[in-house]
Amino acid sequence: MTAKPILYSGTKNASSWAMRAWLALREAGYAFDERVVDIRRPQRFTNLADVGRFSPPACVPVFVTESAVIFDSLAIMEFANDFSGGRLLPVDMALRARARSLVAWQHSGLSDICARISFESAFYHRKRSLNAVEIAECGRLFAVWEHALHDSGGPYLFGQVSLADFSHTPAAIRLSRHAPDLAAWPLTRNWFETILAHEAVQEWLRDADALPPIWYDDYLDPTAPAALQLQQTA
Ligand SMILES: N[C@@H](CCC(=O)N[C@@H](CS)C(=O)NCC(=O)O)C(=O)O
Repeated sequence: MTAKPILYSGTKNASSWAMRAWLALREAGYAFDERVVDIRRPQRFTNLADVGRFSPPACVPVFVTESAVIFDSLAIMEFANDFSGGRLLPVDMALRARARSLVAWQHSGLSDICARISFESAFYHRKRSLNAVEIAECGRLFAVWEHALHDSGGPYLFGQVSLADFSHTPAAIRLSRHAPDLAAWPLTRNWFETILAHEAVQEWLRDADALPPIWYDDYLDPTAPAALQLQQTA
């Protein structure tokens, strides 16, 4: 009997990188076992050192199949796309390049909004308000998503669900859960609803929401203007 591939994933309310790989594998229909590596401090250092015994970057996600150790979320997502017969990227070459641009942009940093509004903070029971800088940065991202959705006709960024959606799902979670004003971005609002209702995303969120929150003191950074006003979230 051949061993089932293993995805070494991360703590569900902390590991946005693992989430992207996990979503792509699930969408591709690739059967795998999951090992959640606890990446909370202080145990993260020992746990990631253990991952380093078989994966050079010593971080998660890592996908271990019988024939390959695939590290880095982007490589795992591309592998999932290959496994699906290319179903996770648009068929049209130019659209595929556009989708890959969004994936690459996310992978190379996307925006400082991700450092300001951590993935962990999406799971806090009480959220602070977005400040002016963050609202402006949200607008920059929303404009990109709105444009893709306008061109594709939705409901996903490139029509059918693709790696572009999955790579931006953690951003959709952190931002939508901080209740930005979406009045000027109706397609983005619809996309948030669609991607957050995706079965695999729901499954991940159910687990993440059930975990004790990972609190960072700088979330309520007093030097960030307008950051102090707490708002109750649903
Ligand atoms: N470029 C990597 C980034 C992965 C990454 O940073 N993973 C975090 C957990 S979400 C991690 O394991 N970090 C290890 C560390 O901070 O030492 C990827 O896309 O897989």
